[in-house]
Amino acid sequence: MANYKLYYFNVTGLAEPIRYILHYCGIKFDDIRFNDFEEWKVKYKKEMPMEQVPVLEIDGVRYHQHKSICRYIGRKFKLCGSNEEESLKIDALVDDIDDIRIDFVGRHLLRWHM
Ligand SMILES: N[C@@H](CCC(=O)N[C@@H](CS)C(=O)NCC(=O)O)C(=O)O
Repeated sequence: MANYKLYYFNVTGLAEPIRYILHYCGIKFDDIRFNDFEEWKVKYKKEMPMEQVPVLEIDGVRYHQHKSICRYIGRKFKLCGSNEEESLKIDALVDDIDDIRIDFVGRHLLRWHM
């Protein structure tokens, strides 16, 4: 089995759907969580594609964009429907959830921090 490492901060955020899918598929992975934002900026940020996380490393190759990672694992482990129409519905659901997340962050989280 390939060697998987998931890099993210020590929060749920954009990495949580990846963690769920990896667990659901029974894939063992190193769940590498950054606790210190200053350390992230100085030590790790420059090493990540687009200088952001989540990043999934598979056998030493790093991949970014959380929805692309989810879809990749979904395709690989046959969670993406049994025909194009089912795949379309599943893809749309993923984007619905992301729309809700973006709306929630905009309406609530950002307001709490102002
Ligand atoms: N479009 C990317 C966005 C990734 C992103 O915004 N990552 C944030 C954390 S949620 C990040 O790495 N922030 C730290 C930084 O930019 O230095 C995805 O969906 O994975």
